[in-house]
Amino acid sequence: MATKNAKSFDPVKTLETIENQFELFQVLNEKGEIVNKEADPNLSDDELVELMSRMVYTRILDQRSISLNRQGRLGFYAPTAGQEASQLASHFALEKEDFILPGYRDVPQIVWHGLPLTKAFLFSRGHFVGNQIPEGVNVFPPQIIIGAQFIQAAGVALGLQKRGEKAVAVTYTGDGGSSQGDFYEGINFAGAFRSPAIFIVQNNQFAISTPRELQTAAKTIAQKGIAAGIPSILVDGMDPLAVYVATKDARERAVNGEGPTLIETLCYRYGPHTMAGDDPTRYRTSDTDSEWEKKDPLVRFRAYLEGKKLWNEEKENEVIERAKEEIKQAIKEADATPKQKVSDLINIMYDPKSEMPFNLKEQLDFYTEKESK
Ligand SMILES: Cc1ncc(C[n+]2csc(CCOP(=O)(O)OP(=O)(O)O)c2C)c(N)n1
Ligand SMILES: [Mg+2]
Repeated sequence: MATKNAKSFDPVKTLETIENQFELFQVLNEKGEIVNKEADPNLSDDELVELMSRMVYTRILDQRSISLNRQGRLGFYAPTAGQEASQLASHFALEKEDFILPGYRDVPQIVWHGLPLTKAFLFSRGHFVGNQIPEGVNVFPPQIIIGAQFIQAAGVALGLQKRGEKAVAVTYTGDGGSSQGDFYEGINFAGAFRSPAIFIVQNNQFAISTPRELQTAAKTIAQKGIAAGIPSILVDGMDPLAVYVATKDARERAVNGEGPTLIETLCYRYGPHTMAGDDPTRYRTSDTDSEWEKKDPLVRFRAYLEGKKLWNEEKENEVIERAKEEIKQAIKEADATPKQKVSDLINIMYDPKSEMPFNLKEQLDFYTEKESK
């Protein structure tokens, strides 16, 4: 340090002190052993089995979605394998009345929150019916604009707060998303109002092909919450129990009027960024892939549950078969949904009672006529 009064003025040390505070929070290690007994959420046997079932189901949903996409039967799809603990264990800590504001990779959470699978497939196909959310299902359509959902979540959280509801707004983005202006605005706004929001950053190491190290100079993404004055935590995102506890704790504080939390879940996506031509072998090595596969959330949770005699191959196969059957039904229903028409797009944008601009009316008449042939 060049200055003389180094002891009383050391911004470098301040930064280092803050950054070094962020240790990885883990409850279940890679072998499926509890390493942090104090933090064990002590879920009931039924809850443990339910969480495992959801993760297995979602892994199958991912595999089937990839294959349906390759057959040309789905449109936009962002693979989820590797992120099951980050996605489903955080969701497991929520209640039905909570609102979820997902990014494009967060389809599993909104499906488990009540969005029919058929609608998730229609969303993938770009069909507007996929974004028509049933009454009572508190989810937003997946956001494609990186980070935008952080501002929307701050708004939803403020709304819940003003209505005095005991519910939270939970939103998800990625490591890349934490570089967006919307990310900072969202966490700052919720911090300033002490609104009941939970901001989850799934740090899967890459924003398409851009590695985490080039994304930000910050040592952790969790520390970004400190600047907004909100409690923040760095969690092992491959550990379902750690993710669950961190989210449960954040939810409790939020509904008790203690404001928002930022959770960084350290994880990995095994597949490509999306199915639109991304080739991960161009920016990742197979060594890194296999290093992360050893941390797999399903592998460690399976070992943990088998140790408790709560899980076996038969149970797993039951879930796999159920998933395959339900996916088959849902895609059938999606196929049976009438194709969207240009006239639909115009009609759903306008309240039928309001006056439509003449040029749109002209187009509506043109397409209605054309589509009737
Ligand atoms: C505002 C905006 N800029 C750029 C893009 C293009 N884009 C789509 S995904 C992506 C990377 C996002 O990475 P990350 O936030 O880490 O999420 P991940 O895909 O890894 O889950 C980018 C840059 C976009 N959709 N929106
Ligand atoms: Mg990422």
